[in-house]
Amino acid sequence: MTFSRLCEKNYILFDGAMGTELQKRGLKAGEPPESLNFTAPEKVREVIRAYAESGSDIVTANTFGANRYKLSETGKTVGETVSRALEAAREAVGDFPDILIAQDVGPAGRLLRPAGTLGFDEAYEMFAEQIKAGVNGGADLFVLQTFSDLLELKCALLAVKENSRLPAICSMTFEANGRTFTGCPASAFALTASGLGADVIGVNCSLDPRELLPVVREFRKYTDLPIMAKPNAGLPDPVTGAYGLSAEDFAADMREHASAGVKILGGCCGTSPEYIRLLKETVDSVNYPEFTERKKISAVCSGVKTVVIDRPRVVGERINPTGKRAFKEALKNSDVDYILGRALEQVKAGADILDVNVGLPETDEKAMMLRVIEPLQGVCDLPLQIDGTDPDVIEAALRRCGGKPIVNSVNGKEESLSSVLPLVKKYGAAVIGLTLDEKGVPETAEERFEIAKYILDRALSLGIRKEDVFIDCLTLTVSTEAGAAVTALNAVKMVKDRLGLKTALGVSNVSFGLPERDVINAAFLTAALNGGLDLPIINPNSPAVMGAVRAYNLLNGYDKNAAEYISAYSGKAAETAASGNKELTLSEAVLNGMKKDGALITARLLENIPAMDVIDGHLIPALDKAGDGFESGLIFLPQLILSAETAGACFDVIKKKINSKGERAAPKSKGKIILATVKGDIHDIGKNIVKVLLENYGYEIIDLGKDVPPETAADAAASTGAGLVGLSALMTTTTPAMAETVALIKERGLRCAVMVGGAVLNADYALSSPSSGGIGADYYAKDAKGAVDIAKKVFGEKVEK
Ligand code: B1M
Repeated sequence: MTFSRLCEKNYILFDGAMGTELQKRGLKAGEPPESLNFTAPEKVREVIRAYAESGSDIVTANTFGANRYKLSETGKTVGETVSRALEAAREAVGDFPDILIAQDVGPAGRLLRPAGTLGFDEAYEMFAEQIKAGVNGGADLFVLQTFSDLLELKCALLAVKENSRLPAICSMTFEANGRTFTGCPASAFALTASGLGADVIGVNCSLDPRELLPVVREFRKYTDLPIMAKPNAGLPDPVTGAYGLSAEDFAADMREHASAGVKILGGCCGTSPEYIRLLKETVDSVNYPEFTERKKISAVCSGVKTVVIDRPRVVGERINPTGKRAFKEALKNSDVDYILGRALEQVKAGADILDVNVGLPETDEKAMMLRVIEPLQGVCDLPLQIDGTDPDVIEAALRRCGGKPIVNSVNGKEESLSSVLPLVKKYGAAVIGLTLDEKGVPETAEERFEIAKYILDRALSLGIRKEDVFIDCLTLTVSTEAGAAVTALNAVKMVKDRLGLKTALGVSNVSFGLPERDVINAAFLTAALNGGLDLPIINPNSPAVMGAVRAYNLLNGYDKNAAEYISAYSGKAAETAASGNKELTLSEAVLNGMKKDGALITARLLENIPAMDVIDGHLIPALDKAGDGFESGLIFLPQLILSAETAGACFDVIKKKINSKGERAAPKSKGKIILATVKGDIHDIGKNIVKVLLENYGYEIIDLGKDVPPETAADAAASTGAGLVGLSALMTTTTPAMAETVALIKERGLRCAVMVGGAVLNADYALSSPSSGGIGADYYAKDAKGAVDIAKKVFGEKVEK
């Protein structure tokens, strides 16, 4: 049986959970499931065999975490683990010749840069090692599942495509808000994975069948690929560990997936062979809908945002050194923060997509592109347009774009067509075709149209979809060529009307060499939009030019209730627009994850403001804003991490200042204090601030770090004889650990006071006894200065008012 033959069936039955089934058979908490391939292969075989007997068409080998990082503690190599797992699977289904064996490939277990520390190339090598092991071990296909980060998924899928010819099912894990925990929406996943050549896209884990149905429906709008759904059996009971949905309920709820045309059905955590048996019974009675091709749309995306080109979308042109001295300097000095600043300006001004051009003759364009592309995706959520002519540079950028970008550009010259279009196809990008060829830029609209048509034909012949080809009919300068604007406008109209393609146009060239360029640009832009321009490539910081786009959208019914227009020009937004050129604030630097800028601004602030005021008046409010954005779903974990790292960089500057100046002299230790963030909690910025201030006031600090178990804190208090133990907690879920730590210290009768702090506490809660639902601490400090006052009290010093 081959996968494509299997796809001829109405539906394909996958298996259910492996992890929870192995736990039932004795897998210990914390033990890597893959170790059972060696220590208890009969248990692995038993699970797989049970799925085969339940009717699964595809079973999964026990390889989810078989990567070099996760296996390090097992002492086994990737090659031997994958090979043993596939062998076990083959033995288990030996007498079911039509069952296919999928190699399960899970995420690396470490976050990719910029949110984490894992580099793209390193991650690629890791996945490639797994894939090669699967090919050698005889896997029939790969299932890349439980991914949250679209860039990581892309990396894994590239590893499959570049190291095997086997089919790949790609599946991500969504939360109730319809996004993965790194913020990836269903649309971005569907667009990106389809473009990269996935054979199936799907959703697994986290939620139950009903909760995942909207995600599956959303996929359908963006892809014609077969879809897989492997939901959880509800949520586990925190006490018994039992999952909420019975096999009957699970199967009944999966009926809706089948009715929606989901091709591959299975289960994830909490499901068992019985679930799969009942699922088969249920789905067998469903009348599978006929496959109907969806309406084609043009759309691009970043890892967290999809932009559908169903109305004019502004492409910001400002990340480009042409004619900009400061930008050229920034490129020469590898000043990435300068470039990020230009990106943020355009985001603020209303761009929908950002063009990225970092080519300068005397610099290494590829190295610079690689330096910029990662942090750029960390600070801004817009899809990118990779602007360059060197295929090497374009490919380097395409690999690292966590979404579906646009390539700007290909043109009608053979050299360009044959080098750029294959990259567009391979990486599933969209492309802008410039209407010029070996003979240059044609003078007439008809000739430009002919080149557009040729570019389209060449793209289609490689399998690039028509809706991913955008044509730029080229704006020449009216000051040197009187008819330049009219020719471009006519060509735009012809391409739009006759080829039905989306169009792009670099607008500002039209006014080159003339005064008051924005007057001309805005008028030309309005005419082009009326003629069918979809992607104006413009300077979004220009009020006149952006005004033309906004007015066009309003007048043509794209801006419902004039909401966008009003929000751009009334009150707060008008202020924002006017402050476009103002200097970056510390809050903006923290919110946008700009470490270098954050550190510089902090240093500047420290020249005029005391350190504690920079912390209380700037740094904490900025982090509060980040926290609010995170809570309300406006930013996602990777951005929160970047904000925290930036705050850390700012704090390092403050720390240096405090230590060098010394707000108080610190001749010798005034007392020993233990500090810790409690178990389960990794928030330590606040605790570190408390530490620096206490040290500065002359106390000796024993810092136990973060995620500190109660026993460790109590042991340290006992062994060091510290007079004060300071505990920090930031989450409602970790205050019980704080109460436990206090209780343990009291229980052991240690002669030390306990002080607690952290934004989740208040004095009442912190000081009231555990029997009345409190923490039972001796002292509560609202902030770092409060902690110093408490230390003074505890160690018998006078407290200043
Ligand atoms: Co997270 N986080 N975070 N986070 N994070 C919060 C706390 C949250 C309120 C955000 C939100 O949703 N609004 C929320 C908790 C919700 C709740 O339970 N009520 C939250 C969440 C949910 C999470 C995760 C679960 C997210 C996820 O993974 N889905 C995850 C948790 C991981 C874990 O701990 N197991 C997580 C992760 C992270 C980052 C790693 C990205 C990062 C932390 C990096 C780090 O600390 N190294 C982070 C950050 C930065 C925040 C926010 C935005 C900022 C916290 C901070 O540093 N504030 C935060 C939202 C917010 O607080 N507005 C949020 C600045 C700091 C100086 O203030 O710590 O209060 P604070 O310290 C003050 C005082 O409270 C006092 O003095 C300090 C100086 O004045 N103080 C003490 C503190 N400790 C003291 C001890 C003392 C005395 C005084 O004596 C010993």
